[in-house]
Amino acid sequence: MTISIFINSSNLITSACNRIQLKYININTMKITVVGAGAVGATCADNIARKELAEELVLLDIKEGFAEGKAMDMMQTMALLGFDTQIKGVTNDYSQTAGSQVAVITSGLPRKPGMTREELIGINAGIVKSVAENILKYSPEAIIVVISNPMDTMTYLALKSLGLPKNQIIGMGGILDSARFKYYLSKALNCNANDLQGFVIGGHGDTTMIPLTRFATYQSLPVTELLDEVTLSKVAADTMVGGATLTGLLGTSAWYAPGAAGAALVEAIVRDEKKIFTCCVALDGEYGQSDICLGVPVIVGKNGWEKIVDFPLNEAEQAAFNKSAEAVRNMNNVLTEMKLI
Ligand code: LAC
Repeated sequence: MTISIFINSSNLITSACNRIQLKYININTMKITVVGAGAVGATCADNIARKELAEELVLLDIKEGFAEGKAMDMMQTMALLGFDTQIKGVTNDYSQTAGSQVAVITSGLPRKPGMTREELIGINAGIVKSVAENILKYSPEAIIVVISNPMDTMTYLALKSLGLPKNQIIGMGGILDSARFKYYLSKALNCNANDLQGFVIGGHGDTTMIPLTRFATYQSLPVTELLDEVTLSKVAADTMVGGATLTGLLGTSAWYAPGAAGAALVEAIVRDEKKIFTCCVALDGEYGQSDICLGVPVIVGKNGWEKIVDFPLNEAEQAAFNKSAEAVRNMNNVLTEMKLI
């Protein structure tokens, strides 16, 4: 009995030490920057701090004092929430971001009700290009996470203008869209969203995303066996306009799920999780597409996206993917017209 208690407590101590060490390694080596202290950027930063993914987190915004205020507000939650990450707000001073291992770009205007993400390109493309270049100047090794819209085209812009290895440029959209897909599936199945698997590929646009209902499961049960076709089509349709629905309700685009999705991606990178996520990455023949950034399943770890999981789509899915690529490619052409790439 005594021995058994001794072994158990020693196991407990070992496991506690492992946890402490994991935290120790992360908070003492990581510096992360989030550009844009608006609702999405601040929520992303808040999640990163709560998860203690960095020793130092820099929140940068162009608006005088805004990031400083958001950072101070978050730092005042430290004694309530118990995290150790130091959050520093700065006004447009990129030298403060120097040496960041991960940089998240959320800058630019959000959608207004009735607007598509694509309509933001004219204003956001110039902003994202200049932000990305400033990040690179001070953090040449950084992995760049793109959240700004239109996200697929902004990811392509970062890829083309920064000259970084393609694995270091990751658009977040599919993680958010997949989370929304699981939300709507959980409503239809009246189940816990944590018990669902499912992913959304293609573009991060109301008409370009492709919820792959064929592969979604509830635990390991195919949802196609549990829900009728009409319900499944409605889940897919609701997922596709998930962002627009929230924009209509909120008067601006959503922030809790986009911020949490960004932080989940950062976590997979800094903890080298090798998790599978749908992210917007550069395709080089995978899924039949090249010279484009589009949402596909990838393995994410310390090197950014490390591998594309390239599996065969059926005819209808591949046709939808090609259509999505065509729409995103048309949007990417605007970057050339704007002389940004
Ligand atoms: C959304 C925005 C952030 O989908 O793209 O909510």
